Amino acid sequence: MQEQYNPQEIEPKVQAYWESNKTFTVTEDPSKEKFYCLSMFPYPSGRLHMGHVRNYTIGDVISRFQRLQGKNVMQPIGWDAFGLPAENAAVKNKTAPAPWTYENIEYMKNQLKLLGFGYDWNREFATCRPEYYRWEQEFFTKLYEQGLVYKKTSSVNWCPTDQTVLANEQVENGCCWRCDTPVEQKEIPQWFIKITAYAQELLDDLDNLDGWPEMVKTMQRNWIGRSEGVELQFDVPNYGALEVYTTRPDTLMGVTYVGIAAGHPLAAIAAQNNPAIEQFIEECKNTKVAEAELATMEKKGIDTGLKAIHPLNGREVPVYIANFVLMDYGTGAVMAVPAHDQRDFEFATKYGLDIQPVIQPADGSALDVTEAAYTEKGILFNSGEFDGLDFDQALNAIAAKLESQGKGHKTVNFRLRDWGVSRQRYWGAPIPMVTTQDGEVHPVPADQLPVLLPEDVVMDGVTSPIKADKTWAETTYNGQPALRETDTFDTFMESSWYYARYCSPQADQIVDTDQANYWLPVDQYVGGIEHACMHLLYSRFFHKLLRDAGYITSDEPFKKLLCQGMVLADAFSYQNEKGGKEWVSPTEVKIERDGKGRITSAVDAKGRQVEHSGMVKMSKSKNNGIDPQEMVDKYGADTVRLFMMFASPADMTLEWQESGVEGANRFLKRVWKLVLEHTNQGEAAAVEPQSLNNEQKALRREVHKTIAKVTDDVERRQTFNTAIAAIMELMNKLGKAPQESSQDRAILDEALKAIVVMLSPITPHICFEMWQALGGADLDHAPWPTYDDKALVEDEKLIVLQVNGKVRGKLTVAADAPQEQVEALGLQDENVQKFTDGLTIRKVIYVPGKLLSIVAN
Ligand code: ANZ
Repeated sequence: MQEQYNPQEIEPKVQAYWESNKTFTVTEDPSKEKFYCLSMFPYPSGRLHMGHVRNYTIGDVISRFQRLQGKNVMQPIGWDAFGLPAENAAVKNKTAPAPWTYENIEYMKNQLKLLGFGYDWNREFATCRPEYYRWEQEFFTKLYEQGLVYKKTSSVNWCPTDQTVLANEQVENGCCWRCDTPVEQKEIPQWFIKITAYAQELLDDLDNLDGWPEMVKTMQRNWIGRSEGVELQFDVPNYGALEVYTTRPDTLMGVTYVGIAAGHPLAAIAAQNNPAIEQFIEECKNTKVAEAELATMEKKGIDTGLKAIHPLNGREVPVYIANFVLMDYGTGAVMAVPAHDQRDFEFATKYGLDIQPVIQPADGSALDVTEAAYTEKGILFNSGEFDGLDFDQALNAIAAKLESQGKGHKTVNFRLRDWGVSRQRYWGAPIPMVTTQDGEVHPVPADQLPVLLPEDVVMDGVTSPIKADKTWAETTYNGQPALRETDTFDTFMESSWYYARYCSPQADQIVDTDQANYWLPVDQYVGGIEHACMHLLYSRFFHKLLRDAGYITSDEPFKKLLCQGMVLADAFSYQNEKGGKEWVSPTEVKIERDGKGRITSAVDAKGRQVEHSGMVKMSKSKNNGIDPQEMVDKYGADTVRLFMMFASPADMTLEWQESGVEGANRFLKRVWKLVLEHTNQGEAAAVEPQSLNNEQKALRREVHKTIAKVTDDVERRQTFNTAIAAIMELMNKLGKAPQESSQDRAILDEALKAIVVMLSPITPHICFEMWQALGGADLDHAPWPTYDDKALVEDEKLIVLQVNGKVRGKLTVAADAPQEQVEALGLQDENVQKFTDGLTIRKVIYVPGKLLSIVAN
């Protein structure tokens, strides 16, 4: 060992060792328990950011820990390489998306290696390579043949700037999530995959995912949005049956109008001779709302002049086109009950429509629908034969009545829509479909796959090169001229099955069944909470598709899920001449703090006073990103990894503080120094438990207690920060322990070996070096330390003595001393006697092994 801890020298050396020993290369080994640990793969944006580093450090720590448990651990990595940013960067830098992407991959790959992540690089792939996406294309054609894929003209969110369709979730406050342009509506033919066919199973199987955070499961349940209700018909004279869907059939007698979506066929009929209606429909088209906004948006509508006949009481109610009714949910029409639905209430108030209450509070309190709807479930009134029924009774009675008259039936609805996978962008996998001249659509035959995306293109920033080049689409199908689909897949397609491809990255089918069944499901998945819905739901869907196609046997892809918290940093700004905020990097700000750690002054490099906005998510917009590369260069990868794991629990936000990084670095230097001093003394003897004195026994107990705690913290609780804290505490004790006898050294030797193994998942390079110095071999596969139950047994206990609630002394007794003996010894204690002198002992309470409390007066 060198005198000084020098990460710049150790880290490359250890990384080279791993590479030449193929430490992290694995194959299937049925004799060993497998562990598949996966962190969400990165988009090759250019450089790693701290969010990546945190994600990958957590995954690497878990992988290394599991390897030390003797498991056959696979930890792969690759690149989620298709997507919009590459196109935008290509336009900006006058290059093409492919070379930009490949360059970024090279750079980031090197960064990952410098951080010491133990990946099986043999399994690496980039999703933009035809070796990858051809299997996705082939699978898509199979799904098409099974009827799970269809083409439909539908209204989509259209961003006029990016020239692309946006998913609902990519629309934020009516604007594009990337460029903030107001989103328009456009009707175009799109490809869809029938995820709704799996809605019920996707919902039910959430119950089996014990290893997932509750929050993520709740988000998915809401996203799937199963509701039970009734579909029923209102007759519209001269039109026919108008179907509505309701989850509140109990309110049926309170219907005062019917609302239809602007896209409903009945709306088009009403518009035929009515320009006002036609104009209103047109208006609605361009202001599509996300579902979340339905409640808060301004309610607007127009009377169609048509009447609908109530199915039970025969009354006529008006039919309105209403902007809050969605075309693609339920039947696109609602029975409006303003007394009991807030949207209907606001609409009725605005247009002077009747409000007819039919539900009373179940607790007998007064009903008031003058200001707002009463939306709770309650007891029916004003409802004829159904008066007095509660919600469940009314649901059954009304559904039965409607059913007997052929006017309705119970049904289940899902909020989840089929997955629209068409994108009008270039940098994605071409959708493998062709259209022949007769207008027929066909999947590209397997022997003609992949449909290659040309990489050598010129981007104009608006039109996809494969759309601009008309010849690209020209092909033949069964000898007839045909045109290729020029849309590409949503990039969520690639990320939905990459975890499965890692099991057999070279297979000449989508996955090799045996290999996939050995490794799957993923035992631990680590990634950001932002993927709680789409990515994690699509992957679960894809897994079931792969299962039903006979490739794999498991039902779910990810057994355990850990969502890491965000990385935050201080944000500082000043006002520029125009009154706008300019953000200054925290690395350029000098701060002073008061005794409580509050910032009292912050000055930037130019001497300007800057304002502190607290700790916020690291982002370009706040200029508060810290480049991991700089930190690794300055402190070494181990320090950065240690800080990341120590500063907060993995699932909570992490506050980046360079003082904390320095602290982590100092700790590593302390461990280094202790190992150095210890090993310089030569070899240590083995611990002889019988010959230890009390102090030695107590110290050894701390060592074994720490092993027990760290093991539990890392494995079961996944609280890596508390595990590190326990090791730090033990280090302090070891630093103060005497080093005189050979058994003193033996205990230290045992402790240091345990510490080095336990720290090695977190700080693998320094531990590699220290392990060698301690005489160990192959740290990456060393056994995890086990604790000795016997060492945990305490022979003696320290009992606190209290008189009338005040601590008056301490007493050492045998750990198994009976209560009477402790009481007797306690009462004889000199100090206790002093404070009870002349008083009567009223009560003695003994908390075994801890406290003797004496009440006297
Ligand atoms: C009458 C009623 C009375 C309703 C009442 C609610 C409360 P969930 O629970 O999300 O499934 N609805 C039905 N189709 C709709 C559409 N296409 N666009 C907008 N709203 C629609 O929502 C079901 C409820 O949302 C349905 O129950 C319907 O309003 C409305 F006191 O029917 B309800």
